[in-house]
Amino acid sequence: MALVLHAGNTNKNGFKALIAAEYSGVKVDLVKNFQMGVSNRTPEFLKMNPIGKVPVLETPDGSIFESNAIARYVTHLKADNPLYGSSLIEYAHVEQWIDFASLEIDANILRWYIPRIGFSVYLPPAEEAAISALKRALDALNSHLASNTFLVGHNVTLADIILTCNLTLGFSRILTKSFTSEFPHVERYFWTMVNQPNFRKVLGVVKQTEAIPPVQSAKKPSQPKEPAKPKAKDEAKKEATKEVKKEPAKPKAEGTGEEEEAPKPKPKNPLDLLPPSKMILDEWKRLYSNTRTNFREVAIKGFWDMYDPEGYSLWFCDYKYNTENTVSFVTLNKVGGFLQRMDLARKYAFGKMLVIGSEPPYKVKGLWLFRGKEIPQFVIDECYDMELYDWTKVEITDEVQKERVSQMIEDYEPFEGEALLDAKCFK
Ligand SMILES: N[C@@H](CCC(=O)N[C@@H](CS)C(=O)NCC(=O)O)C(=O)O
Repeated sequence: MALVLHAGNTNKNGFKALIAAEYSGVKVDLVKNFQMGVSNRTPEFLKMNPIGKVPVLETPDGSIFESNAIARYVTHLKADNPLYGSSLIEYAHVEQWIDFASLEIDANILRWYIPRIGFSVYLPPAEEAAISALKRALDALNSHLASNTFLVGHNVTLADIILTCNLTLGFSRILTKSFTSEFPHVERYFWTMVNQPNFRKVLGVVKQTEAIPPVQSAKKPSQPKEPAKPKAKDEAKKEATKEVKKEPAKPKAEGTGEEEEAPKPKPKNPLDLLPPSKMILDEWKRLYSNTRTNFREVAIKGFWDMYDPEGYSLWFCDYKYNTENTVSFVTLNKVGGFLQRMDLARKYAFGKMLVIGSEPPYKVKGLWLFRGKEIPQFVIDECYDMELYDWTKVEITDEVQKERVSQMIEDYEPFEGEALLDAKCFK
């Protein structure tokens, strides 16, 4: 018998095992047509989990409930799974952060969120206490992530999976940008994690909520039950409170309601409506990629011959927090994450990102070519990293700036008197 996960297909607690399974090469099937309040009330289900909650994993050797236990089981199915780190101390740290993610992060998000949407009594002092405990936890997490890309070691572990699933509920339901911006390293970590391919396969596209949900009137205490009637609608709504709305990667469902909307036709990107340009971005990218020798004479000269200031613009970017770039691989991962998140702009952009210096703190500076005369609004809206940089439009009539562009494209060294630790290209 294969492993069968009983949960709705938007349950963040179910996602933990599904993501762990992707990393571990384990096959887990999500049960079909799960109906909250119905499927988890049957005698067969209650035999698997007497409290009647999801997720539950059915295995050939018996069932397991509690989402962290399920995710641990799936992880252990792969011998020496790197999701548990590579030493006893790393294993202990993975467990430490799993507890932290559950008890300090998830519990406080739920203490804030659940009363607001009317599923428990709303008491302002209790809300205040939940927010302050959550801030304390996020502050600690933020400090840890200032010099660590992942929670433990140099790779994704089960702790990252569990924490990210918990944060996904928070970010998509109650943690607005103005709240999370106090914790920039947590933000960077979160968007890096949810964009890892194995997370994306399960979570789809995650969007940060724009508003804290208004306080709903508290749910009435439950009346004595009429045993024969399944409470499908009520219970389904209840599960939705603990679930993350999953947006399929393609096409994007933009609705914020609980119900999935019929996919709308994708609106055209405004950049596609600009007057045609003589510069063909793909031609430039090909020239860049194919030039092996005489880069200055061939690629750089070709770039300036092609460049169309009417249809495109060039931008310098400067990382605002260079003093924090004290660890080389963390700095490189930050830049790598940025380029991954720019994927949405591939049709409209080309970029070079330089990590500068032979010792810490490293400077991160970049050059971007965007379709249109401004930085595209959808890039500013969708790519969280944009605000971590100062952006300056290149004045191409200024020969000094023009030369700086050429040097950035060709990875010229020394760049502004310093060695390059790395140069990454977005094309
Ligand atoms: N600690 C549990 C939480 C389980 C839980 O609260 N499940 C919710 C959905 S996320 C549920 O089944 N609610 C239905 C109910 O309370 O009857 C876990 O991590 O698995």
